[in-house]
Amino acid sequence: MKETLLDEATLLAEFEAKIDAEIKIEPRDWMPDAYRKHLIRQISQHAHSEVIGMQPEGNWITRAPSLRSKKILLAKIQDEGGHGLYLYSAAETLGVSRDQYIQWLHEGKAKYASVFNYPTLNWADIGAIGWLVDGAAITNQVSLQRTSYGPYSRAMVRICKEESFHQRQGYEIMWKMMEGTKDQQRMAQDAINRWWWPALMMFGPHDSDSAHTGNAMKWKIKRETNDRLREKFINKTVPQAELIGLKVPDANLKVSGTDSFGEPTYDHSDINWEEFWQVVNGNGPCNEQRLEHHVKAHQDGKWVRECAKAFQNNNDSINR
Ligand code: BYC
Repeated sequence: MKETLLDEATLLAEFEAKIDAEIKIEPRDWMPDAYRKHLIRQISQHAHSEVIGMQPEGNWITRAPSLRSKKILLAKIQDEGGHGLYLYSAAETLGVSRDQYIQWLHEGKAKYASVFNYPTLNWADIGAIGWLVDGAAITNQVSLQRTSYGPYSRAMVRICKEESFHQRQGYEIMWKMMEGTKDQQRMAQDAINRWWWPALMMFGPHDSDSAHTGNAMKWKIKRETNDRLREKFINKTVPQAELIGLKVPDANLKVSGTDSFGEPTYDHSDINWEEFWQVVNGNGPCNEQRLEHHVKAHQDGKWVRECAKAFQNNNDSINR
């Protein structure tokens, strides 16, 4: 009722006052159209990333080197599916159905993190994904816990708890390989060589080239910019690599100073942006394969969704 009585300028002022006061925006609250659209895009793309991200790791479930590592990998991949569900649910509160989100993904209208368009060639890649890809994701998601939209923020709190276990799982794999044979050490180094740059790309374009960062920061959807988060990740991860004897594949990497905690900060090379945009725009090594697999899995699961709906309709009519 309130919405129809107040004019747009008053509603906007109320919305902005809430943002300034760090009060979360909830699904039934009035919000500017552009804020809603921004969230629809970002949260759904985040959800797609979680679900598509299950594919590169799923490739290694049947070839995990021990029962322990198989169980851990299975649990991790299942967690990623759960993260997708929290995020689709958060995105649905914005008034768009999950079917619509999936359709946009299948039509190529929605994106997902570029990093999942690279192949997992051997077991060390599973270590590199957990350590670097989940490590990059947590850096971003810890910050997103303070995002201004309530359902997105609450999903992030839960997701971060699980992601920190994922990051340790990956680091443990790398650490064990570095304590192993020369061949295992070579595999671990080869994996960081291939995953370092795609992990840095996860943070998106430089702030100066990022179309959405301005509004995202103004509305507190993002709490830190792409470049700031990328620097945090580099500062945190380089010492972890050095501790276990891995070399970060960047000839220009060197300590530039220290942060406010006395920890080192680094100068480094720039990302190959040509490669980044090629992968984002559908031309990476596995883009086609990832999407085809998702479309097929969605079609194969049609009967399950129909049964679930029929069961629910049946229950509803019994309870009526
Ligand atoms: N990949 O203006 P910008 C996980 C697009 S999964 C692809 O900076 P924004 C895991 C961007 O969408 C968790 N596209 O955009 C799962 C935009 O295109 P549109 C992954 C990218 O939104 C399984 C355009 O470039 N985390 O943890 O302000 C196993 C301009 O960019 C990328 C998330 O999804 C990219 N890397 O900032 C293991 C985090 N970068 O939409 C692990 C949530 C940019 O105009 N998302 N683009 O067509 C975000 O925080 C932000 O959306 C981004 C981009 C930082 C990614």
